[in-house]
Amino acid sequence: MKIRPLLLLALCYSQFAMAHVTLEQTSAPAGSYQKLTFKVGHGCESSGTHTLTVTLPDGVQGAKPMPKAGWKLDTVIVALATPYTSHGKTISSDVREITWSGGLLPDAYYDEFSMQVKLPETEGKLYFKVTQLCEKGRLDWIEIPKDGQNRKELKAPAPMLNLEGKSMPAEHQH
Ligand SMILES: [Cu+2]
Repeated sequence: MKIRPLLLLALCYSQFAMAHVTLEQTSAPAGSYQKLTFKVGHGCESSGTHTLTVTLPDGVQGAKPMPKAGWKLDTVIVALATPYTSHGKTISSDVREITWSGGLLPDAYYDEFSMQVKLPETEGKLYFKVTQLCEKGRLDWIEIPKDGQNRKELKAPAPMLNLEGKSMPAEHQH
């Protein structure tokens, strides 16, 4: 039974490491339509979350947030340097930021925030910077690992998605 405090400590540590704000999906085909779900595992210290902002990396197209009961939605739309074509129309501005606000997620509870996006065509790692505002304090999940650095070593890593090689044409999967 002497092993117990140690075990408890290890358990707490791993729970903390896994909490954060993370993406449910770890990888997806480049250029595909995907549902992305951001998981909020805890508040700021013990304070509840009332706002979550996700910044979409360049190349993510046509983002549509999923409404949540009790939360207000706002999007920031910016002009694109390189317009693209979707459904036969030229798209010259697109959603770059999505904010859910006005709700309250107590630190003791867990919730998820989802959106549909079309992913960039290029393979590689995609980072989504997230800001979490709480009744007291804020957390910025914006750290991106430098070359050779392990993401797990970061205090506040940005949620990451691995874009893999395309398996089939992505047109109209949505
Ligand atoms: Cu955490």
